[in-house]
Amino acid sequence: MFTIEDVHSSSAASLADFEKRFRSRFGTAPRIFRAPGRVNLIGEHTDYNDGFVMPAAVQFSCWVAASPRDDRKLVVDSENMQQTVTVDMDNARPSGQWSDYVVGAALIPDRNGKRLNGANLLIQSDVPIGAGLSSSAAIEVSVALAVLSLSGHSIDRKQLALWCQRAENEFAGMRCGIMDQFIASHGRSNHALKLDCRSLDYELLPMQAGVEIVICNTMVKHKLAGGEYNIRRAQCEDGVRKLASVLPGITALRDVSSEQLERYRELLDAVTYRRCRHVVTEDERVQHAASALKSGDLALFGRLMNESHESLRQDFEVSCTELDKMVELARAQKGVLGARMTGGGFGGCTVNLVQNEDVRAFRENVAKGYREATGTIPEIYVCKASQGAEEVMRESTKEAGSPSQ
Ligand code: GAF
Repeated sequence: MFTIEDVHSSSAASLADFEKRFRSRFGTAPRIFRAPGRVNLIGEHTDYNDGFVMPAAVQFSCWVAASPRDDRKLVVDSENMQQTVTVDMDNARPSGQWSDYVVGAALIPDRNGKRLNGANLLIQSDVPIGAGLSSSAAIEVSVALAVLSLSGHSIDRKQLALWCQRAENEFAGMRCGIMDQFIASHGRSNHALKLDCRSLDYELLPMQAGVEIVICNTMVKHKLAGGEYNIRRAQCEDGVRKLASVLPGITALRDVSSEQLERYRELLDAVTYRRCRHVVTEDERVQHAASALKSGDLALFGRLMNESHESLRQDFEVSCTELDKMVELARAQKGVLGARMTGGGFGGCTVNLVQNEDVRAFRENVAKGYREATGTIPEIYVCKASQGAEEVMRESTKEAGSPSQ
């Protein structure tokens, strides 16, 4: 497995090793692709409400070495799972296994006008699984980019993200929004991306110098598919249905202001009201956070991150004891501008904005405090906003990018 330091050093030698493993497995030269995981700076559970999000791609990636086949089979060898799965694209359907992410990412474009050749795929991911850093979108986007490229199709990155979202919805049963697949496809080094999840218009916002994005992994694995996540989504949709009786024309919580929500709150039961309040206020926070980042007001950006966490904890109820403890420990450290849970919740990671000079002490103190409080040693990653999906090595040119074991 990669460590974050390996990924920073972007060693061509490790990429060559990955290529070698592919050759010895499949007896031919591959092309190699990657797509990153992500951290969401602010804008949580707003994407499926047609709202606003502000993620950044992280240095962890899923790597796919691929060569074409002359049949319609996908032969998928996962180094993480240490398993090989073979599927015939003409008869494939969801199986409830890890391979659904791979198969879905190929089949959705295939069934929507981008006929694919079969492919041999060797996959290795260093995105921590179940940590809320979107390991699934990294697999989907890297695989879809690989198989579409092998079959000679041009890549429309918005379409790529939409197909991968559908793959997750239809093959993994997780009714996720567009955020994760979009940032995996569109991330830019040293930039956060503010996305309008309705229009898919986006803006790349330069990260300011002087601060680091620090991710703290509680090591509590979350399981989103089919569970609380889908329940939250249904509660938001229920809120929209009820509010539409007095606000005709609204189709998502994106269309509701906090003032309207307060005015009509008696239409909603207490839980639905709180779910809606989180989404409506979170959308407003993303807008303010984007202005704060543009004007260099990182103190304000950090305060909005803190407010986001409180709203997710109290109103949306997707935090957990470990995430709250990690946030509490972070906020007690010098140089911390903001701290919040990131991703779907129920475990996974927090994201923190920390002044450069205080990062070392932050890591030590938070790791120690968390271990004392929970008995678990956390992982802490200092991250740079990174590049989205790309081809890192072509058989003909041998361009170097990164990985390996
Ligand atoms: C998960 C989902 F996949 C995203 O679409 C998003 O809803 C996120 O949870 C919460 O903001 O990562």
